[in-house]
Amino acid sequence: MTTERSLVLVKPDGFARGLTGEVLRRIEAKGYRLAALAVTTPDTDRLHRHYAEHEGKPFFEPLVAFMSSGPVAAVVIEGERCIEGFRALAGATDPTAALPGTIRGDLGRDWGEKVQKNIVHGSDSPESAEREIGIWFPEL
Ligand code: RTP
Ligand code: MG
Repeated sequence: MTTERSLVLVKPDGFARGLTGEVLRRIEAKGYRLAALAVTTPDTDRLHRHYAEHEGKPFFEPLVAFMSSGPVAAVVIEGERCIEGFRALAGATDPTAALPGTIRGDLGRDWGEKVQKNIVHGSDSPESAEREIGIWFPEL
């Protein structure tokens, strides 16, 4: 079995609500290791690179504005199949539809805003994970 790495973000909504510890607790309780951790307010250049796959979609600019609106916690996690495993911990993109038991299902809701504020980001494939880790932690 190959150990994977994934890039997790506690987004500005989750960070401002003081949910970083709760997200890290769930990651560690699941058995994944924390390999890197940083708090930063990302600039739009970094976010354009991070969300390149969404460029041109109607939610792209509001998403970049939201993500640059305050500090985030950027985390590299490690473990067997942790990319899929963290996506399962996070739950569905829409926090209203996300199942209870997941981070978004337990802690998220619709706030009636343009962008879905859904607390966390997690890489969606090994290729995305390595690309995203390079954007947030170029030294790794
Ligand atoms: P993420 O990348 O943040 O882990 O979330 P995801 O894979 O579940 O969702 P994705 O499709 O990659 O979308 C990235 C983020 O954009 C925001 N979004 N808003 N229609 C909308 O209002 C909408 N669609 C997407 C969400 O914050 C989503 O996590
Ligand atoms: Mg995504």
